[in-house]
Amino acid sequence: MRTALVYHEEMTAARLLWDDPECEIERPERLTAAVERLQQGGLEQRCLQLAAREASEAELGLVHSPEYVSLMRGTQALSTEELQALSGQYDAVYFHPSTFHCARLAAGAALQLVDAVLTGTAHNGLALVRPPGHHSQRAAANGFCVFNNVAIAARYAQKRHGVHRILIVDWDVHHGQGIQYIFEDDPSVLYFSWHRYEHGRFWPYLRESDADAVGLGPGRGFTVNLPWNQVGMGNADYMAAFLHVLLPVAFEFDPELVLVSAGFDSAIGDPEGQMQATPECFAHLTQLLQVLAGGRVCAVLEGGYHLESLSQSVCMVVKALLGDPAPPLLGPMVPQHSALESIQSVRAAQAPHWTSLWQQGSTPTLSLSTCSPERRPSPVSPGGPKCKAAEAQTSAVLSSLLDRLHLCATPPVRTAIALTAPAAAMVLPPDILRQEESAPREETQAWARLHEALTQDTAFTALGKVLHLLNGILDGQVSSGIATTPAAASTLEVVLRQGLSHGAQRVFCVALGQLDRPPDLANDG
Ligand code: Q9C
Ligand code: ZN
Repeated sequence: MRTALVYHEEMTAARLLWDDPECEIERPERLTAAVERLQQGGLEQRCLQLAAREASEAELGLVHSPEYVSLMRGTQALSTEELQALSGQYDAVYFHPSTFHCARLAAGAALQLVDAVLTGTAHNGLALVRPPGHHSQRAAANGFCVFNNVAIAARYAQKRHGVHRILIVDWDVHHGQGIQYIFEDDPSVLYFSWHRYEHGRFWPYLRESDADAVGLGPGRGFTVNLPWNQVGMGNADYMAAFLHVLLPVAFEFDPELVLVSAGFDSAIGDPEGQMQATPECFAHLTQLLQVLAGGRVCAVLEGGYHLESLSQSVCMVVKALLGDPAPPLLGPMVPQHSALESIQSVRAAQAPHWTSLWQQGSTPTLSLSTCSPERRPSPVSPGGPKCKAAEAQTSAVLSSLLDRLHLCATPPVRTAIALTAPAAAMVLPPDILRQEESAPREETQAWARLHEALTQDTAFTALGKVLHLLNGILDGQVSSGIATTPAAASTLEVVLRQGLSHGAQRVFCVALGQLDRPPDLANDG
């Protein structure tokens, strides 16, 4: 079982032949830079390398109209002037004589990846393609996209491999409205997209990109839109979106295949996205998706226009697909206020459709309806009276959201260390809290009665420190802790019992070093 990497150098042939500032960012170097970086990192060689094939016209017909496919076929023979004129018929598109060939390779690469993963040749994989696909529609090119590579791959997986439920995760910074339109009434394909939205003032300026667009008819609840209303979203915001929106819904949906519209214009440095997430974040996002569909994750490149950020992010995804551990995310990991607003608005819109989004003690009737374009008169005067009222409601809702999501306004990620003997030479990282206190003597004595080993002097002292640490975690003062103790198994058992008595449902314990015996929780079942 391996990671497939699908690519063909001929997809670098298409390029802009005239002046167009909007389109010039979609250039051949996007692919060459990414591939070179994979080679330099020794990652390409670790993959099962597959040469992309062209999608057949029948395969393109799974999504596109015959007339549109014919029109695209015809572009191969057009002059530059004619190509430019046809490009002008669409929004943010350019054609080149090689576009049809490249676009068929791009769709074909996605199909090959799906074949490799669904036949068991590969465990997961990435297709490096251009042109991208997620803006393309049944009979329209749009936003640099000609054929909808991921949508075609989804229909192909269903028709050719009998897959029932497919999750499409679109982490490109633009809304893949093409994918949304193609599957909006189809409950067999769950489409999740986050996107720069800015209350409707960012391209493609669509009302249907907002959180309240949830799908149509039988497809209601199978379109999940998470609009970002500010630029600058970072690692904490993306992780919160996955943890509090995508993953609950995705687990409930239980897909058999995950397709990723893997655009990297959502990464730091990209001129389109203006976001802050670092390349490492994409390793974590990929890792989180691998818990779904038995790890059958097929990522297909969409956007990404900052060559350095794009190449690094592509490497991070491939490393995660290969099973390498994800590098730690740096920084305080606190989601922004605006990100929490967006997360809450999509949770509210989707709650009627997903029990995993229901929250204890609240009914899913909240709608933040963050000021929509219609209700906002103009970009210069955003705060009408209705918006002020909405904002007041929003902050009340947000503080309760913060409580319920256990997200604190102050950074909660903090580790404490408790040492039984002073270790003067030990150098701790600056953000680690050196705990000097112990739990009250009576509390420690009460727990120590469980085991004779804990009544001994050094073990008793250690237990007091461990209990104090645990109280700090239960109070939310620190998120984790480390302690030295001579009676490891007995202490661990106390920690487990204390955790369970505080309502912990699942307790994970990591013991470093040796346990004299496993902790005895037999009486608790
Ligand atoms: N500054 C993809 O990323 N131009 N397409 C937007 C706003 C079109 C993006 C202009 C962007 C198309 C696949
Ligand atoms: Zn994009």
